[in-house]
Amino acid sequence: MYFISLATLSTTTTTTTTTVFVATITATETTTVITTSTTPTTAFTTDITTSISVSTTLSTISTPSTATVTRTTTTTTIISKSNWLTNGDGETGPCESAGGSTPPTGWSYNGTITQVYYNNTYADQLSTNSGPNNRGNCYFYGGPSGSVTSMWQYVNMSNSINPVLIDNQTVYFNFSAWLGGYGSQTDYAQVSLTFINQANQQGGSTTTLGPVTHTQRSDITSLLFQQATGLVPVGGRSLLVTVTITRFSGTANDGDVDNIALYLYQ
Ligand SMILES: [Ca+2]
Ligand SMILES: [Ca+2]
Repeated sequence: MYFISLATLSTTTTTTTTTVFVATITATETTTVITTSTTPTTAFTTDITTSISVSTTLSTISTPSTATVTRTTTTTTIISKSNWLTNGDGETGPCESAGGSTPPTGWSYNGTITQVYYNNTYADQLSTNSGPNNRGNCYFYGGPSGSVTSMWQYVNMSNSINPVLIDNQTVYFNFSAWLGGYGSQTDYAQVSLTFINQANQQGGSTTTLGPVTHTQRSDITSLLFQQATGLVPVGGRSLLVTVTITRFSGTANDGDVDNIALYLYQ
């Protein structure tokens, strides 16, 4: 399954409003004619006084004029179409070929969880058992001991995906794995996906694949495909994938996993 996402988005519109002030200049000219006859014998004397007063009024017009400037910014993000997980298929690094415990490459881990070869008779799966066609040479196995063993890895999304695309709820995930176990034993494996926000807190709910029970496997040693899809939650900036394998039968921990994959797409 392939997901190709070429995202073009993120349009920003900026509106700038300018208020225009208008200066009103009022000029008033006043002419006063004064007529006097203080001396009857003298001819009329006419005094003319002219005054000009100028007043300036600064006022805001009732409806301000507006100027709108629109800027458009286009951001292009290419979301990787590859599996976002490191060594989800157990094909990177050494694999256990005997009865020991070889830790998974590229994962943090706890306990005896083991990256092991198919057809290793100390472990569970044969390359002829039901499972993925592209299973490669190795898979993950709970290990020779330990009631609960686990491995996990964190993936940062914000370095590769514009957070705006996530927060606009345009980014989806497709999460899958092949899970199973050994014969009629009830040991099983689960794989979970949790998104984490900028405050380093869980965002949204955890998605869990499995367990695949011995009943679902019809008590046959095999791996079954499990898948979930959903929306990357608002605020998601990184994610955590955890594999947990639990023993209920015998001494070996016989839950098995291969081809753990996480794809992100629009
Ligand atoms: Ca594999
Ligand atoms: Ca067991």
